[in-house]
Amino acid sequence: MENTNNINNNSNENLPIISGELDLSINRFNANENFYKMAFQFQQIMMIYESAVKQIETKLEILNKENKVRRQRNPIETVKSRIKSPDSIAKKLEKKNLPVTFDSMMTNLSDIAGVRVICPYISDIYTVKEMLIKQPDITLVAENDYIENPKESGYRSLHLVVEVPVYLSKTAHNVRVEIQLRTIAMDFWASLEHELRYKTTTKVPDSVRRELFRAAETIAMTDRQMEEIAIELQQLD
Ligand code: 0O2
Repeated sequence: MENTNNINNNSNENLPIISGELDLSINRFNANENFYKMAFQFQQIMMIYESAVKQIETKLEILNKENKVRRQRNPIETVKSRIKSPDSIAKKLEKKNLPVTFDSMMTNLSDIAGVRVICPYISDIYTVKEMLIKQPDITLVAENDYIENPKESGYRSLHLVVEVPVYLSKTAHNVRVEIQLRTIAMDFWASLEHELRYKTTTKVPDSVRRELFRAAETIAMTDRQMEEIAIELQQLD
């Protein structure tokens, strides 16, 4: 990960990482391996990632409810989650010249489990982050602040990679989940830009890139204005 601040304050040291307890050395291109065994292993791994996503979603839901009761306002507008598709996982590993194996995907990819948190205001993003990472079973592994340091495209969001423990009947695993936090306005831009540009193979002309960048700047300004208005109104109460 570029520009990543690696943070290593692992509070769950006694749990093996997800790959620790599973036999995952089978290569997807090895035709001699039993298809069903591989399918079962993949299902098992994905179940663990899905459980990790569920844990994060529940934590966010509880925090939102508590804040609503306490402050009469939700710091979270929407939560969207996804598990990366097998095809996307394989493509990403191939793009990075990494082996396309179960072991490799679990070691090298931090975004197999992804949660996107959409907040009304920029300050809510950092409030949600603090509330989440101070929980003792959450370990912050990496952080990329693309709000403080927007990407060249104009993309803004706060990216966190956290580890969360998943307890099964016989084993427990620390599972990495990528959490993207952004405002409604940032999400509006990123969703449309993603469709228009991010996943296309054709080269986007520089003039279009510049227009997209300008749109991102306008949106960032609007975000700041809305936050200032909200603060002004709060002070009237
Ligand atoms: P999807 O379908 O959204 O998951 P890597 O994660 O290894 O590719 P890096 O640099 O560590 O590389 O990741 P980065 O850039 O911190 O985060 C990647 C994800 O951020 C992307 O996921 C997008 O969701 C989002 N993102 C990053 N840059 C942009 C951008 O310019 N525009 C938009 N719309 N989204 C961006 P994926 O894997 O591309 O796909």
